[in-house]
Amino acid sequence: MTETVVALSGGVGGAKLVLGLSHAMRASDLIVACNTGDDFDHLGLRICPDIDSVLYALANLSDSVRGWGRRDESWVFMEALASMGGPDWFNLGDRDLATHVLRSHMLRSGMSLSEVTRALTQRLGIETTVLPMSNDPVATFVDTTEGAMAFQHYFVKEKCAPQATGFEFRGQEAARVQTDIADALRVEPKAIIIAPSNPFVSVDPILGLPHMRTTLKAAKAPIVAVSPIVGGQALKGPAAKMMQELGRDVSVLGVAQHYQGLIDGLVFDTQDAHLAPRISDFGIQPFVTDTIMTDLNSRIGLAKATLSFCDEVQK
Ligand code: FO1
Repeated sequence: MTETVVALSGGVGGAKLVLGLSHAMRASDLIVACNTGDDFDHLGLRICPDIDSVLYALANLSDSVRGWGRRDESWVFMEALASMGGPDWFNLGDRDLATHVLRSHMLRSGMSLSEVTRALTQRLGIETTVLPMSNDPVATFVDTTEGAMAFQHYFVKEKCAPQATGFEFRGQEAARVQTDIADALRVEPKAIIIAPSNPFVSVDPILGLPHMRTTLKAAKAPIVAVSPIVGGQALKGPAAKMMQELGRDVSVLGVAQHYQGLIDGLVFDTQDAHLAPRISDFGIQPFVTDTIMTDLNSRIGLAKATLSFCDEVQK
């Protein structure tokens, strides 16, 4: 067994725990597999929101209020774009824009998304390995009562208003798990952590990649998820609304049900402590702690608690 910890992460919530993990353990032993289902092309730029949420969090550049993009941002580009009638539904800050322009330039030069992400990680002084779940395109579409929508259109343009009836991850069946992630899972990591991201649109694109579930289950390492739902509410984003529209139990139980058969343990908040016996009924070991991450200390605290729980969990 190695000291490696593999974390599967989406955007905002996942990035918070990843930052905590990078402080709670040796950062270079942490490998983050990022969801790329949110990625899309906009104004000729390849936008990778969940990768950037993780990069900015680890580089201490993120805007903790917005949860995406960079802090100390200016919006001159957006003002000029709007004044010329350009699409202003998707906000690109002036500093954030540099990331998208540089990434798009590197991709056009023939680099893979993982090579680009490694280059950005190094330039941002990040020791943790951050990688896309796959170098092959996977595009999340949300099926709604108003038709199928690309994720960013649903999430940003429509502000998650349409009623979700299902999800498609176009290209997933042909996509290959990024090789370094697949290798890390095969050389016996110490733990595999599913970060508190939206199970449907941020984690399922990763879990649904061909051979990913079998690779995860073949690993001897405990698989522990951190619930993104606290007291029946998602801390950020549309997870609770989606669970409700899909007829799922909008609670930690709904999360346990979603991951049943894959995870060995589930970390969830003290507000939901009374659900622990029900979590055990799913064959999942419960771990109750404070999961609200309001600052760096609480991010580190949850990361430490999750890592020590991983040591206790019986595979
Ligand atoms: N989310 C919004 O709600 N509004 C935006 O204008 C917006 C712009 C944006 C630009 C770059 C980026 O990396 C993320 C951005 N996000 C925005 C968040 C994005 O929709 C992510 O997919 C969510 O954080 C969910 O993962």
